[in-house]
Amino acid sequence: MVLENLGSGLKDALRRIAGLGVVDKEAVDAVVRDLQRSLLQADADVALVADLSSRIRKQVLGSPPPAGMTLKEHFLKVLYDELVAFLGAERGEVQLRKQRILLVGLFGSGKTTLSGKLAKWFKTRGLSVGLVGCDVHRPAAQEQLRQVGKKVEARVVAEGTDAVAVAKTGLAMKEDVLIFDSAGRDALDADLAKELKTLGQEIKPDEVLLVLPADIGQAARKQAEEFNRLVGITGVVITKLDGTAKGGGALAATNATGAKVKFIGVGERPEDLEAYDPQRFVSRLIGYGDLQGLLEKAKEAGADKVGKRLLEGSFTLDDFFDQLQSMQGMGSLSKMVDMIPGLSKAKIPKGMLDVQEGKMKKWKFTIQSMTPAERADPDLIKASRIVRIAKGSGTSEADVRELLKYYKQAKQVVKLAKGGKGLKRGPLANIARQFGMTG
Ligand SMILES: Nc1nc2c(ncn2[C@@H]2O[C@H](COP(=O)(O)OP(=O)(O)O)[C@@H](O)[C@H]2O)c(=O)[nH]1
Ligand SMILES: [Mg+2]
Repeated sequence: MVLENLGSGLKDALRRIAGLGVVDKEAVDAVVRDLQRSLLQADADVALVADLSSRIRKQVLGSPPPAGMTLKEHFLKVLYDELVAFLGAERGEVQLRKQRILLVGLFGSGKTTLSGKLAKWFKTRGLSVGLVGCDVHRPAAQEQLRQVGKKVEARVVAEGTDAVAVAKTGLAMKEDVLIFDSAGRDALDADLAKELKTLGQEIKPDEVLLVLPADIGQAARKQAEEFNRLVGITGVVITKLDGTAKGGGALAATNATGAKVKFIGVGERPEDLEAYDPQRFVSRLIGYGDLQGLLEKAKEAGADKVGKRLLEGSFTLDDFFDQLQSMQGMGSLSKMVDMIPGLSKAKIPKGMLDVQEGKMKKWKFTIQSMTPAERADPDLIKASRIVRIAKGSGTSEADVRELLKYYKQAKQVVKLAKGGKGLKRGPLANIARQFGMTG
């Protein structure tokens, strides 16, 4: 997986927090040192890492945690937020509309490959795409683009030895999105700068995307600044994130220039492209399930109790509600499932995925109106009890029935996860963790 080393380093830091007896200065320093080591191994810039460290220290030690949060939870949250900011606070977006995109970058950074990836990206979103081969210096380059175009079934214009002339021919294409592949050099020298400027004037691109390979690590910063000064970039694409431990450095360095990373390339195939969303990226890096699980553990020792009881076979309404409540802050379950790679929604009972926040309040009252016996064994709750509970909680009978339905579905998921072999590893492992079933 992408950046595995960085991810496991960060997970270690998080685990350390969860295991802390007291959160004091020494403990915070130890975690921050773990974090620094992981980031520096990922080739992040020393000054940026130092800055990140002092911000985390200051927030965790400098002021008390917000009301309702333990110091540990606060620490975890600060760490998460700061990492997201470190790797790019905002999502880079491209519009889904008619446009011209110019790709720039040095030799071998992955521009031509990206042309195909972007073509596929836009095509699967309903836009037609034309590719224009403005790398005229090597005959093989235009042939490469033609092959790329064939693979993704996009029209290609790539004939001629004058880059501007090829661009002009390309501009006549009627396709929605025109992608202009340009020539690279070993370095951004005066010749390349001039050629890109001229091309830019001719094409008048809506987007100028700088393509940077992840393995350049923190040198990404300098390149992003140089290219930006010379040709004005609207975004960055970091390629080859699948193959290097330095990717964290490249992302952080790019972020430090203020340029937005819009896509990341994670392989050589046309489909190996992802829109870059720092929050999602960090969540995956440290494991969303893990983070949530740790937050839960940090909250109270009682969390373990639920897990144990589930494994013993009981899953009461109280357990159900506890678990729902713990997920609430993380957005809807549906959103969460989206973030867990490899977890298919198909395996989860329909309806379980969209518990509205408003419902949580209602359910809380509803559950409070039940007797302990009913909570422990919801099968007891038949028609007359439903009437009583609805009255007692100020909800409707339909509300009570709905709660019971959700509860039954959740119970199914628990069963499914327990019956499956992969409770610790399989696709349901993360859900199982959410339900406190595994450590
Ligand atoms: N592993 C991996 N390889 C990539 C990625 N993007 C491009 N490449 C490879 O990098 C090499 C150079 O890519 P190319 O598109 O020709 O670079 P260009 O000179 O900038 O046009 C090729 O062998 C590509 O297959 C990526 O995201 N991951
Ligand atoms: Mg090329």
